[in-house]
Amino acid sequence: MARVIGHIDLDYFYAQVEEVENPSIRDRPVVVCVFSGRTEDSGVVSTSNYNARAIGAKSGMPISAAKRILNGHNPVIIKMVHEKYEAVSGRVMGLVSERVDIFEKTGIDEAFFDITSSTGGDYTAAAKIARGIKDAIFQTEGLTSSVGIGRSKVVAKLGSDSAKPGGLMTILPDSTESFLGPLPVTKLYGVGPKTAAALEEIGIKSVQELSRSDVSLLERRLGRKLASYLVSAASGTDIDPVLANQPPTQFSRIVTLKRDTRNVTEAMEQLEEGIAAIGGRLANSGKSFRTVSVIGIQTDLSTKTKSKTFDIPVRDSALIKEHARVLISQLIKSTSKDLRRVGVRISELSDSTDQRTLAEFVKRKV
Ligand code: DGT
Ligand code: CA
Ligand code: CA
Repeated sequence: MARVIGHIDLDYFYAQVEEVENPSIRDRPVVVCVFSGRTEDSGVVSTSNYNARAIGAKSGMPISAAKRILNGHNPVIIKMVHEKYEAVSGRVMGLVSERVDIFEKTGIDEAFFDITSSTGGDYTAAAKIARGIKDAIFQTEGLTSSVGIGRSKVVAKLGSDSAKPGGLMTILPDSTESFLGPLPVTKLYGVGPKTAAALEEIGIKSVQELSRSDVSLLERRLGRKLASYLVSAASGTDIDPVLANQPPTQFSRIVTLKRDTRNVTEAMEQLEEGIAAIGGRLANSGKSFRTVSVIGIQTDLSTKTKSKTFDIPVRDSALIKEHARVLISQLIKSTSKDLRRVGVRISELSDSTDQRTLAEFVKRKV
């Protein structure tokens, strides 16, 4: 039986989240930016909506260049707020994972899934599941996504790519070769500019040319491992399985301080967003934690850590901030150097269904 593998990728993710939050900007070019803070416009475009892309403002472009291109088009320039997209991502991934057999998140807005067992290899049933996933995401979060279904990860990913934006592409096992054949090799996962150049040297540009190429020649040029992967990818017979994600064993955040400091309040202010994000991930996960740590990277780049471990697993996120403050103060007292970066981590996560907060625990002990 052919495997049934899916790949889902949200459309212009950060910018779409901003549109959902503020629908009045939908018809304008929207650019989400990472401001580096050095000068007013220094930084890069993280992503843009399709209106902005049509005019030429794209991921990775300097903010100043994007502003120049969009000048006169009434653009919306937005500062990236990573925590916001993480929170949406977590909920979307939940909607997908509960509808599939095996779920593997591979990025903030994308995941592979395996539905071979629940569909019994039936691609019509698979398309129905994919449609259900897309509808659930749209109804719950207002976000459009693109999905590809095929017999391997490579095929599924190329499918979601071709379906973009907003579509669903099902590549039947029998149509795999005709789907893949005309694509340029650069579309294949794992084919970067270097590999593409090496392939072009031996006259291979399309996936079809790759799938029909002389394997021993490929091996001599690219090594045995890459050659065998490429040949299998090109024929849609790569066997890479969808691997369920391992649950995280810790949640952490680290920030570079605006200036080197030994001031606890200053460090805590800049950690605030990160601590809130850790609290959000903790709440989403339903887990408890036992240890809070702070990490300080000093001006000479040496690292110092301070930790607090509770007697029992706790789930009250207010404890993270409270203890981080105490630990940072201890950390600063233990060194004469300034801090350049600070981080917070909670670890020893457990699935404890214990609803008690530490306060309740303490109360009971008294
Ligand atoms: P798409 O999938 O083509 O409709 O558009 P996106 O924006 O969803 O692109 P994708 O899936 O490659 O990336 C997902 C998110 O990751 C995107 O919304 C913002 C972020 N991202 C992508 N490329 C860059 C980049 O070059 N720099 C930064 N800072 N963030 C990026
Ligand atoms: Ca995307
Ligand atoms: Ca993506």
